[in-house]
Amino acid sequence: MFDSGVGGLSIAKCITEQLPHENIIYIADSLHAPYGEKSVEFIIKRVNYIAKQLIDKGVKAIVIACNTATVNAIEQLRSQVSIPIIGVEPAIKPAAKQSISKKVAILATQATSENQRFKDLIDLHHNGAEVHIQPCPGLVEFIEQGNQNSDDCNALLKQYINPLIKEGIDTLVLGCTHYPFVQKQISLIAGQQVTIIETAAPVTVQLSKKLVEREISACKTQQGQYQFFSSLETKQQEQIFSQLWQEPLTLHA
Ligand code: DGN
Repeated sequence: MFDSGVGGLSIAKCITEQLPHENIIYIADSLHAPYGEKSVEFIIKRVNYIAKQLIDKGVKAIVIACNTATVNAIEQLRSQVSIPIIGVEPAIKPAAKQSISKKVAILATQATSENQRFKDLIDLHHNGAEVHIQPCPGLVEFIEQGNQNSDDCNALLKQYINPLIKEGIDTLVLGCTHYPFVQKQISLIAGQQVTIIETAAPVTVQLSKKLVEREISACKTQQGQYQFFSSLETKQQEQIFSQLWQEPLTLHA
């Protein structure tokens, strides 16, 4: 699996809990994060490069643990490879379904917010709800640098979330895999009346389904092994990984 950076660890954690027998190779493209403000061509180039690295390591399926990379590059990747490719998309369908005020919001990166596939997804699943798309430039950077608990990060979150609360939203979708790492702060700002929806659980279910369908699930007697790689292999990067993973880990280049 891979992400532009550390965000996909929120998905990886859920996979280790639900599918503990599977081995995971995680690649963070932190040297090029954030993808949110990059061109579609650039994102496609990086996705193909990283997918090739994973395939060369012998993976049996790839999870694109990044909304931005999924909406911009999953189709073209699927057309090139035969192993299952599982993407992450903002959970607009369950959000629209459960919203009582019929007002929901999606926090996402700039690149996801502007993407046509993402807009089509909203058109398809809004279920009559008013959908507010809130791009959040700058937020991924705080998390990538391990500064998600800072006052500045909190101030940025308030700037993005307070207007949505004034609009009367009761459901908030985390449309970027980095954002679960600031979920506590988001909950405090949004208040208890707002339900927060993220995508780790549905992605894990989807992955499990694909592995079963293709009869490539890991043997239930083995304990999964995890390897972490980053295009930015520094001590600080390793510390941020360990902090978010909630246990010390070794980062490879
Ligand atoms: N974590 C990624 C996502 O889900 O969109 C990308 C964040 C980024 O690189 N801007």
